[in-house]
Amino acid sequence: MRILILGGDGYLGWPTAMYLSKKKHDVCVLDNFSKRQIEIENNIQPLDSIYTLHDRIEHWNNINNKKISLKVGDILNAKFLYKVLSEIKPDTIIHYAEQPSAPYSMMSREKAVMTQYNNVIGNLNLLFAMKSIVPNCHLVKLGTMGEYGTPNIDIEEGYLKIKHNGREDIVSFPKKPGSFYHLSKVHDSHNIMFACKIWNLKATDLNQGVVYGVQTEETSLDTRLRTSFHYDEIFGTLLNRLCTQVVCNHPLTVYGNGSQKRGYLNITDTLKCVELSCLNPAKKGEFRVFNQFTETFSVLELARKVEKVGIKIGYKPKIKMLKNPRIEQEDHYYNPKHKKLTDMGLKPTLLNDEFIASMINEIERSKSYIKKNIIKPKVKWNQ
Ligand code: USQ
Repeated sequence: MRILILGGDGYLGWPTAMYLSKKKHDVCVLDNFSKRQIEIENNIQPLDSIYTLHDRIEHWNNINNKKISLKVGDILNAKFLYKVLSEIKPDTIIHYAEQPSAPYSMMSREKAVMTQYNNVIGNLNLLFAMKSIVPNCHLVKLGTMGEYGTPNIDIEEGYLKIKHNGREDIVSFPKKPGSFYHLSKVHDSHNIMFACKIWNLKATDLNQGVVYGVQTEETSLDTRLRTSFHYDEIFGTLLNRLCTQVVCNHPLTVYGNGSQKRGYLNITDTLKCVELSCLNPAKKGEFRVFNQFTETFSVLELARKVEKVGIKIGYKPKIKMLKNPRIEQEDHYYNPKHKKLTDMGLKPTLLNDEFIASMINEIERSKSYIKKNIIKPKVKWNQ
């Protein structure tokens, strides 16, 4: 299969590229390096300094028969995007090329506008380019569980059957997103759904939960192949942050009372879910939605697990409840369905103490690079 990965330099994009290349697909990655730019502007770095995408690809290609190719450019540049699709003629496009941070989108008007412009217009350019050049290509788009928010009803996978005033219909599941970033993904979903309807495109929206993990099989082959693991307040996701906090003796940062629940998944399961979606494409005109996570936890549950494991391996972690910098429900009902990917064959990698210990050990190797001053949350939702 010819696969084009948009956002191939990122935490998930790069491991996906190697994983699918190893499975003998023809992989081309595209990136504009905007995340590296945001890192520089905000004085944050991933835990390990990450080799350039050019170097990572060169190293991967030296040790593998199947070569990954690279296109450098921005999908906001429609001319560039059309040219890439004409050259590559992909069977599948995996779209990760979006600004991925909720806190970043809440920093200021400029950052909210950047996030929505970058994400929504980039995605819209892609839909128009697919319609013109590769109308049979399958779009696998990374959405987020945060599109749904935390409604007081069960969350279905994408759609809801409703009865209203004696009539019935199936509608897109109501959205209650919690940041301008999550809203950008809602807008994307609506645009893709509409494009599938009017142009007969085929698409899968992967409403992914919070991802954790330092390594995949391929990133651990060589330091030159590592992916960008973040623990700062902008790009670091919860479990990745908590494990890093243990290692540098920083209090475990629980926002509010810690009862807020989310769906979580191991980074290796992200790769498997994306692969399953590629191998079993949506039909022409179909806009398919999968809830991509394997288990739910509250923030406090995760912090307690990390605290317990940290103590077991000789650290002295302490949970600290911070005034919640976000505006989000803390005590809420949460029951999202997540059956479609397991029905397709996903065998979930569930979180256990051994895995948390392995993350802590992995982070320990880079302990001297941890910058404690980028951990504390400074971005407030109501600033
Ligand atoms: N939280 C803490 N302490 C921290 C960091 C976070 O209590 O130090 C809390 C947050 O308030 C939130 C939960 O942990 O309730 C998850 O926060 P997060 O920063 O790990 O995740 P989030 O901002 O929702 O965003 C991340 C990714 C995003 C993806 C999303 C999936 O950055 O790209 O879309 O997870 S989901 O959360 O399901 O929408």
